[in-house]
Amino acid sequence: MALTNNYLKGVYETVLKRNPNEPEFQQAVLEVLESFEPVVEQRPELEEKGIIDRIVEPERMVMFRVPWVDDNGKVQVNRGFRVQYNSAIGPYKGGLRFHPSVCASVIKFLGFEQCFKNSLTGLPMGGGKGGSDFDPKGKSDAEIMRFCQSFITELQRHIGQFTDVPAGDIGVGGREIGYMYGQYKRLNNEAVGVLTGKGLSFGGSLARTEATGYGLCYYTKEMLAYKGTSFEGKTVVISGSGNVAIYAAQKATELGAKVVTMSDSAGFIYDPNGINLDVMKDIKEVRRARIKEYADLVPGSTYTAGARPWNTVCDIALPCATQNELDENDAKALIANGCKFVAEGANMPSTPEAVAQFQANGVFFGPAKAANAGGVATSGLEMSQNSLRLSWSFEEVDERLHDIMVNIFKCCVESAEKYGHKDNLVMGANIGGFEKIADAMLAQGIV
Ligand code: NDP
Ligand code: 2IT
Repeated sequence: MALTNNYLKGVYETVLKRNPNEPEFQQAVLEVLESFEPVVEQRPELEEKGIIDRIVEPERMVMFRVPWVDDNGKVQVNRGFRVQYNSAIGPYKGGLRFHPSVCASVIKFLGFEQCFKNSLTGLPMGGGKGGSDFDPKGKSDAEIMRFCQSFITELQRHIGQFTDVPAGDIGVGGREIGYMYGQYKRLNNEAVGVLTGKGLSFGGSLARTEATGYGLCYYTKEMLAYKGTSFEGKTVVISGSGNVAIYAAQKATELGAKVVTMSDSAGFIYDPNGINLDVMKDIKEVRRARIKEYADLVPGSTYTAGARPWNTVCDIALPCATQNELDENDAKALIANGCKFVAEGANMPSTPEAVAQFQANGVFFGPAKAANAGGVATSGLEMSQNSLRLSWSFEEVDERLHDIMVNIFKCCVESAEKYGHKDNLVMGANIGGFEKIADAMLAQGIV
């Protein structure tokens, strides 16, 4: 699909000119602008008030030096980022990613998508994202701590419980949030909910660890129900073996499906008997080892180096690793292997060509902004509990998460239908997330 509306075309040309050499960011913006075509045609005030011109431009972005000393006494320097994208509906909110591929383009694409995702949750959270090109792989625990302390020593001046509330993403989990929270508290002399994904003993929420993966399955459950079916007896292919992938595998299994693959950046494992999650968690969460070990430990499973899991017979695919991990050929392979449902746990894992393949071939496709919103939604619930100075039970948080995912699915279906694109969940998610932000921006004047 190409842009036809002149206003949107002009906005996109400016984005290309202002953000050259940023392919991920350009990709994320184009997909969203394509969805807005019917909306700007029906709502002329969006152009009159420059809403789209403003929504594509981050309110603020900081980039900073992160110096630290490794275990050999050598000085290392990384680059840190935080984009504070849009605060129309609440404080900036979004994760921190530590991965060597992190750059301005990646942080901006993630921050841009986060605005719409956060809006879809129904909670008052604006969009932000940050991170560093630091590579946590092979680093000692002491090195991770020193890096986190240095990173937050700079970032702390830009964030706050009512300003900007970071959380985890790739390479940032409970351990890293703990080190950053400790240093933030030391510098500010304040124990406040400035980060989410905290440990349970210092303000973390039950079910935040599970939330993105569980939420992804709750959303997928709604997609399946909408088409008159369920997880029961289905074969599921998952990529990744991090936080999102593990808890997606756990919930899909609980709901009666068989998960037959998981992966890391080096290769994937196939287990025809269904992934043994105790073994997987021990490898990934406890020992922080490579997924290859799974095949040595579980009889009947195999490891394929240097490949992704998409060429596997399945009913449902849940990409949960990283952006652009599923391309047009992968989509064709999934379709040929019988896949009928795809829901994105990672952010922007499917290329635009892959999404086009799914939509043209009757695969019901659930986009990341909607399908993986359970993580940030539960971060929002962690913020609520911190403000209340209360901790809800696992069941209470999980039930709220479930309700939020059901509502997001409904919002996607209704928003797509309202603008004449029935069952297009990409349009539904983009429009549904957008309209609330646009209304807030209209009410707040030109700021
Ligand atoms: P983790 O760091 O826990 O796990 C990341 C997983 O993805 C690992 O298995 C990793 O393999 C794999 N991976 C990372 N980069 C690549 C790459 N370039 N190529 C192939 N595999 C890769 O991160 P999360 O599980 O938290 O995040 C996964 C995805 O979900 C990301 O897109 C993230 O933005 C998104 N997400 C996360 C949320 C959260 O709450 N954590 C919420 C919503 C979305 P390896 O170990 O080999 O690098
Ligand atoms: O992409 C995402 O939504 C996240 N990494 C979670 C962000 C958050 O603030 O919990």
